[in-house]
Amino acid sequence: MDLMTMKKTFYLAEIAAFMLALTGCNKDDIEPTPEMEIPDIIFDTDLGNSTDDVFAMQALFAYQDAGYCRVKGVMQSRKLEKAKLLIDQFMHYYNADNVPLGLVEGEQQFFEMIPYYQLADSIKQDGKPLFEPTGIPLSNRLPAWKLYRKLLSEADDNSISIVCVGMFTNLGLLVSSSADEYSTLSGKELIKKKVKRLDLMGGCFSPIPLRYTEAGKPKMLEAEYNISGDIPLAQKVINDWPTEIHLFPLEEGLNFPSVHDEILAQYASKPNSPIYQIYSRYNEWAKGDVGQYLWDVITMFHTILGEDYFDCSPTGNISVNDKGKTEFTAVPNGNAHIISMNITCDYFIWKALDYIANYKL
Ligand SMILES: [Ca+2]
Repeated sequence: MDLMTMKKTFYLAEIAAFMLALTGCNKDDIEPTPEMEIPDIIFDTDLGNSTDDVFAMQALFAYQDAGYCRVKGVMQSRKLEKAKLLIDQFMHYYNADNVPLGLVEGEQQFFEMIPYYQLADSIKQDGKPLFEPTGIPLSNRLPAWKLYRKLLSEADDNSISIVCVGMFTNLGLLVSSSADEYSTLSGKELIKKKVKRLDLMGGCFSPIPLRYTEAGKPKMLEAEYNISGDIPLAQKVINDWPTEIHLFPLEEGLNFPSVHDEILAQYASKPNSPIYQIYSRYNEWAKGDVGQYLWDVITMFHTILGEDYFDCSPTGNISVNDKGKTEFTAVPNGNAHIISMNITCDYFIWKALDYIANYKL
C-alpha cells in the first residue's frame, strides 16, 4: 500500500466515524430543488494531458443530466491540433454535439505528462474511430475568447459561472478584448455585467517538493502548471479580472490522487469511456510517476455543488510574478479567495467521485 493509498484509507475510516456523528451532511441530501440555484456554466479546459480534466468533464455532464447545472459552452485551451480533435470527440461521447466549443489561440509553454491527446487518432478493430467526432469541422469553431464574447453577450446579466481548469489563455484574451460584432462592451465590461463567478484551478501558495530532482537535489515547485503555461495571460487575468475570483490551488488537491489501478477498477464496467481508455494506456504514455491528482474535478464540484462543502479564505489579492510564482495577501477590498477543504469536504468529494463514476450514458 503506497503512502497516498494509506492516507486515503485513513481518511475514509476517519470520515466514516466522523459522519456517524453527523446527520444531514450527505450529497444525497442536496438533490436539485426548485429553490436551488442551478448554475449556467462555461467550462474552460486544457484537456489532452493531465487526466483530471476528463473527470471534470464527466462531472459536468453527469451533473447536468441530473439537473444540477446547465452547460452553456466548453472552451479548449491546449494549443495542439490533436487536443482540439479529441475534445470534439469527447463532446460527442457526452452527447454534447450542440454545446458550443471554442478553440484556443495564443502562445503557450507547457510540458507533457500523459499525452493522451493521441487518442484522437485511435481506431477500433473494425477500422472506425475509437471516439467518433461531432462532425463539426474545427475550422467552423470560433476562437475561445471570441466564443466567450458571443455567449456572454447572449446571457442574462450576472448569470454565468466560469470554471477554468487549464491555462488562463482564453480568459486572458477575453479580458483584453475590445468591442466587436457581439457586444459594444470591452472584455472587462462584458465580464463585469454577465459573469456571476469565476472558479480557477491554479497557483500554489505552499512550498511543494517536486518528485523530480536535478543532480540528486530536491527541487521545489516554482510555478503551478496552469500559471506557468501562459504567465503573461495568467497575470492579465489575476490583475484585471473585474469580478470575484475563487481559486483552488495545487496543494489542496494532493489528498486526492487518481491511482491508476483504482481508476481502472472503478470504471471497469465502462471500457469505452474516455476515462477507462486513457487509464488503460496510462503506463504506455506516462514516463514514470507523473503525479496525477484530481484538482480539476474538485474545482468543478465547487462550482456546481456550491461552497458549503469547502472552506474559503478571507478576501485578498493574488499576485503572479514573471516566473509564475503566486502569492496571496489578505486585504478587505481584494477580489480573490483561496478555496480549501476540511474533513467534511473530503467525505463529500469521495462520494461525488463515486457518483460520477456511476454516470450512465
Ligand atoms: Ca487541467
